[in-house]
Amino acid sequence: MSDLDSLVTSASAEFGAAMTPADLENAKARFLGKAGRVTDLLKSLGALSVEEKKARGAEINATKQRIEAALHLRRQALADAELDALLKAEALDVTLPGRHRGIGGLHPVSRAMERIEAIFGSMGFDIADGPEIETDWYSFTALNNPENHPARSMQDTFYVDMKDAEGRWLNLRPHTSPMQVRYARAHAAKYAGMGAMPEIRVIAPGRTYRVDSDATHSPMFHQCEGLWIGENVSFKDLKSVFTDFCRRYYESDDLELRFRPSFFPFTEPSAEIDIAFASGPLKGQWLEIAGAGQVHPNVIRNFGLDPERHIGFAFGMGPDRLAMLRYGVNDLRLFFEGDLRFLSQFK
Ligand code: 2U9
Repeated sequence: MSDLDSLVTSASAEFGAAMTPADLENAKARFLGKAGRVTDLLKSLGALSVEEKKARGAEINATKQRIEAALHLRRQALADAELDALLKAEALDVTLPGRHRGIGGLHPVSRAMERIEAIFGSMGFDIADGPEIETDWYSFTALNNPENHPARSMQDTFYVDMKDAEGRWLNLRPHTSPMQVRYARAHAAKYAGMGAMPEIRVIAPGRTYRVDSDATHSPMFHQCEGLWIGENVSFKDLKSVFTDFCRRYYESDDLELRFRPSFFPFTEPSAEIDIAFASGPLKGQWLEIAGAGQVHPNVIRNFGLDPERHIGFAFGMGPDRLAMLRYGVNDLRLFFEGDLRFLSQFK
């Protein structure tokens, strides 16, 4: 093979080894550039006679054209490969079925809230609503919380940079009790001076806010509290109402409740309520699900009622926790991160 043939062979090999247009340009420069090997050959013509120069020059030009043809082929091959890759990446198979929008579903906590409202609704409980940004009086004072109670601290309660009529900072309600105070005060005012007042039977479901965040606490969570006030509503009514609620909510009569003595400023006596399933994965484990008690006389007074005449019970539970138990969810934060991989399980 002549030196010119081997030059074409090595040029073709280096062009073939170039995997990008930039590599190919570098390889081209090594052969056809100012300092390229073909250019060096043309420079060597100067030392030849006129006859030799004519023949050798024609051979070198033919070689240069063969190298340029190889360069053009490789350029085209790289361009084709790039287009193929682009077409493959952007391939649209129009025969595929359309991306359907899919069907949504209720959030598991919304389902829990609706179940709770339906069950207590069937027992004659009304459903209260009210502001999530509350005054100090409705969130704490009306509920017999002393001025220095730790629940009022900024370690526990979120405050808003606005003051109420008494010059106290507004807060994000730490429980749904304020809605019950508002409901009871409006009810008592409506029937004031009319002799017998219809019983107050209300639940207050909604969002609540506390300074807390871990696997079982979230800064925004949900509560549902209940209140039954009349002239003869006692702790035994609480036990029967709440036992009936739990058995219907968990769709099991094989479920026991226990009431453990406790303390809350707004109820006396107070109790924590635990449930235990007689079968299933949680069999025999006592699970705390609510708190309750007879409403404190001071709170009855803050309704505008006489505690010597009106008495009753209140309870509070966390629908988030009920939903965690019902669906076997072990991290509360999963409910509020908006991850459709988690939420779509509840469609
Ligand atoms: C009024 C008077 C009394 C509501 C009550 C509890 C006990 C209680 C917790 C359960 C889980 C809050 O969400 S939770 O962390 N609640 O333990 N709540 S008695 O008592 C009231 C409410 C309103 C006017």
